[in-house]
Amino acid sequence: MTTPDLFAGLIAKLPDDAERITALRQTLHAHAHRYYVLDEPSVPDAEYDRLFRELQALEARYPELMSPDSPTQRVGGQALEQFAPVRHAVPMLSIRTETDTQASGAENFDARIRRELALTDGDASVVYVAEPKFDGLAMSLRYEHGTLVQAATRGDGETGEDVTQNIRTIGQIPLKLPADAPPVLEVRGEVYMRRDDFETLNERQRQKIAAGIKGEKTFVNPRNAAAGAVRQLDPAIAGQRPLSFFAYGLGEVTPASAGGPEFSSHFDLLQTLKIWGFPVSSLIGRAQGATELVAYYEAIGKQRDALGFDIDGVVYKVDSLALQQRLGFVSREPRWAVAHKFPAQEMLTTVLAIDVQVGRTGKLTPVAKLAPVFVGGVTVTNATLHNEDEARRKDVRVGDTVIVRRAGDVIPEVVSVVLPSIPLASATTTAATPDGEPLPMQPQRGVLFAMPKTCPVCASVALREEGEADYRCTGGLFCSAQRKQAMLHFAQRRAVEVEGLGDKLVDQLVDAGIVHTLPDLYRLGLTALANLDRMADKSALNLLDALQKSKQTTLPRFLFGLGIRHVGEATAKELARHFGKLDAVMDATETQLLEVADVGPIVAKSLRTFFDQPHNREVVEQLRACGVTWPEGEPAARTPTPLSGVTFVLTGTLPTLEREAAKALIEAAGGKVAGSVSKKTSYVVAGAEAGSKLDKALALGVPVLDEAGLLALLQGDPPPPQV
Ligand code: JCF
Repeated sequence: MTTPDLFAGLIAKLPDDAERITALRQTLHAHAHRYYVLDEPSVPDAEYDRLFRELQALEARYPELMSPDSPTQRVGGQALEQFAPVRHAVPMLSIRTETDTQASGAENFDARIRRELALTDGDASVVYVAEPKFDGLAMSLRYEHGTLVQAATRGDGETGEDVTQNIRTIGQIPLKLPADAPPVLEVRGEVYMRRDDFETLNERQRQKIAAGIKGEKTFVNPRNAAAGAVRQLDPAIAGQRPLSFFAYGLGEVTPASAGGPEFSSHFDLLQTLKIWGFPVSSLIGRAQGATELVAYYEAIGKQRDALGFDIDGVVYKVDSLALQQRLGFVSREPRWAVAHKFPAQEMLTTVLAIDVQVGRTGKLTPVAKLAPVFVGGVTVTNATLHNEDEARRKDVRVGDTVIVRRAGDVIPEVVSVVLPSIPLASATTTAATPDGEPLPMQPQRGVLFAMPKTCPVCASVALREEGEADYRCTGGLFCSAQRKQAMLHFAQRRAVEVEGLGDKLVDQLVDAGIVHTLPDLYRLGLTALANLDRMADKSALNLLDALQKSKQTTLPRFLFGLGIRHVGEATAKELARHFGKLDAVMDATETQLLEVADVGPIVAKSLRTFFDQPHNREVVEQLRACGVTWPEGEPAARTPTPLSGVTFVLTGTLPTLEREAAKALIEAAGGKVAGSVSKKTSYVVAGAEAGSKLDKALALGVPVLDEAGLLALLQGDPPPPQV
């Protein structure tokens, strides 16, 4: 049994709610310590929130059991002793969290505001400011006479920690303000780490660990890396951790009566902060009424994974400061603001088994089979462990409780194992047998994962080549798993498209021995098909019809559909354009292949290896003999496309082009889009909130374009001069 399960079981058996309250407090204290003090969270936020809300509900039911040291009585973490305490002149608030991830989450907030303000249906919409909810840590920056004098964490909301030295290392935070800034100004906002900076940092950490440097670790997520950096005792180390900042509010400010600024709306206040030199997110905007709040929630939700940084929801605030004042506070939370969360991207679940899956190219992937869990908006039952080294490094074992992450359309992965230490340590006080013996605390764990030495499907030898992370089944098309994957790849919509040929049907066809190779698909007859289990005549006819339709295809689709290693859709298109005819591709030498845009030595070699195998040529010939056909063309004229050989890196948010659209335009013109900046990068295209990639471009002297510059280049105009 896994630890949290064991703990949950213990709690459920406790005789009464009072003990449940004690147990919850202990667990939450332990988790909070890991989270706030050690910067090493032990459970996903969603799990912490769930326990927290359960405790809140119980305490509401039994007010007599309330205790001032309950985790519910604190806004955030405790101040660390290493840092000097800072008493906030104006408390740093947290905001109420709305966990209803439907539109109703926004509608309820608007309805509550209207009720509090005694507005009726006839009254106008309330104007709000809607912001992304940055996933970092709250910071209060105090300026006196235009100079940054103190930076403090939130701490418990009343007293935080003085982290001024570390915060001064953040380039985005102004150290001096313009002359028109008030004599006292406290700016509040979120310190966070961009995702690309986080990846770079963790890569550096991994190298240090590999080099045997003691005391180094990788970080779980950007927020923890940011929290760790802010509370670094050595500012020199903090300075090497790339942090960013967004401002979203004010603390103490010289009052208007003493010459301070006068704001009437939150939005205007943010504009002024921007003028004074603070980073304010360009994603912040005004919204009228519930409809626009809902639209904002959905729009930001769609962009969530494409942003350069993590957000976990959006924040709505009543825009008018006069109305904010009228609304006031309930138990230290402003009534005029709410945080509307997105579906959690990390959840806890249990590993039921670790399977090994065989991919199209024979790659063996360890996959954790999970107790079903709702994460990132879908129910997840499988999560990849990537490869043997990853599975062993994360030390995932059958029976373990793990954090699963699913972000966007990326395949779910196991982030880490939740080790027994915390919940059990806190459970010991109550978890005892009647005669006082503590219950056994360390349930037996499963065994460390090891990749099988043979393919789990065809029993061929599995090999891991020098310098490769993956084991591969050496069975080739002898391996039914590889054959199945090859068929599914061929039949997918982006390839030759055989509608209705999905994994269930392929399993049936291959397992029944009716189909061995791709061309066998085109030799299927109605009788053989209709004899399959659960196959009605109608479905059999539909499949035959789809197969018939699929015969008319295009060369790029066919080439891609063959499933040659490293030949994706884009490469297939380039090959087709360059050579015009399939035979020309099949017979091209590596040198000739290298002339194709998008084809480097690895791809060229892979193509050559594929077409050098007689059985692959045989498959192609048989497919043609079965009637699979496509229009062939002439080899492309050798005039290079305007951007051929030009490499771009995109960073930040462009004013009109979505990232994918910019990429498509560049590629259509023959250019390439790379993920990171190097000396070989031709241009960096930077938009709003461009991060470390822009810094790197400037450092390396790589020319930087804005969207207009990119569009000009695409038109064939010379690049704009550099400033
Ligand atoms: O982005 C955030 N995490 C965030 C936190 C944004 C805000 O506008 C906030 C906040 C916490 C408190 N506003 C308040 C009043």
